[in-house]
Amino acid sequence: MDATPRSIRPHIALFGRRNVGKSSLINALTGQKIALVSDTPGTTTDPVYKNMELLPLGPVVLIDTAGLDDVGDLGRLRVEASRQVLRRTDLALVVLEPGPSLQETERELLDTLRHGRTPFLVVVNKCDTGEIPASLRQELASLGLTPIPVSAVTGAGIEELRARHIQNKLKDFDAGTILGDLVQPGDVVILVVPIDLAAPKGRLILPQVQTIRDLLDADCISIVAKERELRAALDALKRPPALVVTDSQAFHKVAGDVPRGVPFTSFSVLFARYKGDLNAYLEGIRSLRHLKPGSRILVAESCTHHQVADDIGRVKIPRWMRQAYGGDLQFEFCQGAALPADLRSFQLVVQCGGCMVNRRTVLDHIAACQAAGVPITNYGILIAHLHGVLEEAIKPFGLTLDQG
Ligand SMILES: Nc1nc2c(ncn2[C@@H]2O[C@H](COP(=O)(O)OP(=O)(O)OP(=O)(O)O)[C@@H](O)[C@H]2O)c(=O)[nH]1
Ligand SMILES: [Mg+2]
Repeated sequence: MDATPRSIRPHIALFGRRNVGKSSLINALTGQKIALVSDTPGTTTDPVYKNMELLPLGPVVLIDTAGLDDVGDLGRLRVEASRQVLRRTDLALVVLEPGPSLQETERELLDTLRHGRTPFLVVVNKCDTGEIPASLRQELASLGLTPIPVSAVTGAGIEELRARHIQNKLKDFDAGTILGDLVQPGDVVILVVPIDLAAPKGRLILPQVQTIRDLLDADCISIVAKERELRAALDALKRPPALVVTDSQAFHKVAGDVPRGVPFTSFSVLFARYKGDLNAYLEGIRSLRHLKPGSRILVAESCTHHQVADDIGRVKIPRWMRQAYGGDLQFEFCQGAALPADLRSFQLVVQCGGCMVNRRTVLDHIAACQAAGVPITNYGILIAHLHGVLEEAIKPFGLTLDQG
C-alpha cells in the first residue's frame, strides 16, 4: 500500500520482433538493469510488468513482451500473450531496427494500431549502427508515421523519447476521478465503512483509501465512520453532508439513517463507474429478466486470488443468482486478464471489480462483450441489485433502472 497502485498507473508496453532491443530499451528508459538482455533472439518469453517512476511523468508500469515474430508452438503462445498485453496498454512503443523495410509482423502490428484507439509511438532502436534507411522512412511516412531514432546502447535519443514523446502521448491519460465530479470544494462527505470480521486487520481496503485520497484532491472533507456511528457523525455536523457513501453491505441500515434529500450511494457504484462503465453494467442488470433455466453466465475474475470458502465470485454470486432467478442457471468461471475468445454462448458476463487491473483492461472486456452482443455487469452492481439497493444507489448519477 506504500506505492501508487499499479491499477491507476499508465501502462506503457514495448512491442517488436525478437532481438530489436525491447528489453535493452526498458533498461535505458529507466536507467536500471531490470530486463534480461542477450543477443539470442527470444530472450524475453513472458510479459514482464515493472512498476517504475518514469521521470518527469511519474509512476507508470513498463511492460516488456516477447518478440512478435516468435515461431513454433511455444512461440505462437508467446506471440498471443504479447497481443493480449496490447489490449490493456495505454501507450504502445513499437520498436524497430534500422532495416530497409518493415517486416510482415511489424506491418500487421502497425495496421492494428493505426485502426485502433491505443496511442503508440514508432521507435527505431540501434541507431548507433547506422541511420534509418530512407526506404524505411518512406514506408513509415506512407502510413503517416514518423520514427523516433534511439540507441539503447549509447543512450542517444532516450531522453527525448522519455521526456518529450512519451510525455506528450500520455498527457491526456487520465486515471479518472472517483467522485470529484459529484462534489464541490469544501463539501463534507461521509464514508461508511463497516468493520466486521471480513475487514482486513489494521488497514482499510484500496477502494476506501482511494476514495479518501480522491476527496482530498477535490478539496473536500471526509468523515469516515462505521454504520453504527453514522447518526452521531450526522449530528456532529452543522449542515447535512453533500454525499454519503457506504459499503453495500450496510446499505439498508445507512438508508434508514441518511436524512431525506442527502444523496447516498455505495462504493461499488462509484467503482463500477471509475473502473468500468456504469451504463453498460446497468444494461446488464436490465437484461436479467431474459435469463431462463439453463442460461449460461460467465463470472470473470481478473486476478488469481486465493479461493476462500465463501468466495464472492465462485460461491456467493451463483447462490444469490440462483435464489433470485432459479436454480438451473449454469455458471462458468474464468481467471486472468483475458476473457474467453468466444463469448456468444453466454447470456451474461459478470466482471469482478477489477481492483488489480487498469481501467483499459476492464473497458476492453466491456467492448468484447458488446461486440459479441452479450450483456455485461459487475460484481458490485449485481450484488447491489440482488440486495435491492441499486435503484437508490444510482440516483445521485441521475440514472434509473427503468430507462433504456
Ligand atoms: N548496437 C546496438 N545493439 C543493441 C541496442 N539495443 C540492444 N542491442 C543488442 O541487441 C540484442 C538484443 O537485445 P534485447 O534487448 O535482448 O532485445 P529484445 O527485443 O528484448 O529481444 P527478445 O527478448 O529476444 O525479443 C542484445 O545483444 C543487445 O545488446 C542498440 O541500441 N544498439
Ligand atoms: Mg527481451
